[in-house]
Amino acid sequence: MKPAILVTRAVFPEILQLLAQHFEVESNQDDVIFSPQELAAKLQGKQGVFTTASARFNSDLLRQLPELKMIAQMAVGYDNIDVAACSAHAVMASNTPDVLNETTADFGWALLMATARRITESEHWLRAGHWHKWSYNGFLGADIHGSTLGVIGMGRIGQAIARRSMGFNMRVIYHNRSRLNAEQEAYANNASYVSKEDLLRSADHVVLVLPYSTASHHTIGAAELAAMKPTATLVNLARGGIVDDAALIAALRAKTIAAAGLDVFENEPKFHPDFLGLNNVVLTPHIASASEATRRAMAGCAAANLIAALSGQRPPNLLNQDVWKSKG
Ligand code: 8YV
Repeated sequence: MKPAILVTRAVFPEILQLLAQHFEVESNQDDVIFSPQELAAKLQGKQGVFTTASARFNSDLLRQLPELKMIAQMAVGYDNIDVAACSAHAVMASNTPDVLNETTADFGWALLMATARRITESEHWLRAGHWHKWSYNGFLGADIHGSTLGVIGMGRIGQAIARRSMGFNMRVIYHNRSRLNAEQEAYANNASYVSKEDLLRSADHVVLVLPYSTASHHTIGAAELAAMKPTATLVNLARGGIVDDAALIAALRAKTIAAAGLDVFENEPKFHPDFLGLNNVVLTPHIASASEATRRAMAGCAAANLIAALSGQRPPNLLNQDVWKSKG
């Protein structure tokens, strides 16, 4: 008999077809977001789950699921999965690294440029019928070329963002849990490792690409915003919760910094309503990885991890190697 799996959210039909070759699949093409109770009920008797970041996997849930062996997540970030709890329950977990690096880096630049050069703000103004004459000081923004880019979280996506800055003749500074090696720094446009304080003080544009954890909660709060240049832009591509959104709203209102570009929010898809009243913020609905090719690649990667795990092979992107070792 084929192992049984749940697909927690709607996904590309060809991925469901692929999964159906290997598993008894319960899918959710209506795209209902399950409550923790519904998720526990749906996962009874399932050996695997194909999920996105919208479902939370913690010990409360896992202790109700003795048959579950594998959680395959279609995302690189996995702060919704308690990996230690998975190991404690002998459940494997995987994510989808690398396949989204370049697409997410492209989007980081789109958001940075739209923010610094006030693209969405000026478009809204034009659409509202306000454009009657050109003016010397209409929508003045900050230059990208020749400026200093500060990247907080210099992993694979951060490096891809930094590399793109070569074409804009920028200086790159970064802060990370650990310093990159010389080859990685050279790849990332000769990025210089600095303290968070130095980065905030010196960067013209700050891009956040670090993973969310209790340690990175509110990496950017009121004090950090106050340390930034009044002309600076802040871009968050990582996760809500890395920025204190209430402090950011206060800073954008007071013009402590010039502008922010946000693809992620605390408590998304709900977000602080005061963002809507601000002109100096560009808001997008968590779409940094959303190119056609990349979302298909992410789904394919998650499916490959699930198929490997439930056929006795090591999943290529296994997050908790300890579970694998204890099997062998
Ligand atoms: C996902 C993301 O699309 O990969 C990540 O960590 O943030 C996005 O690429 C999103 O999390 C849905 O799972």
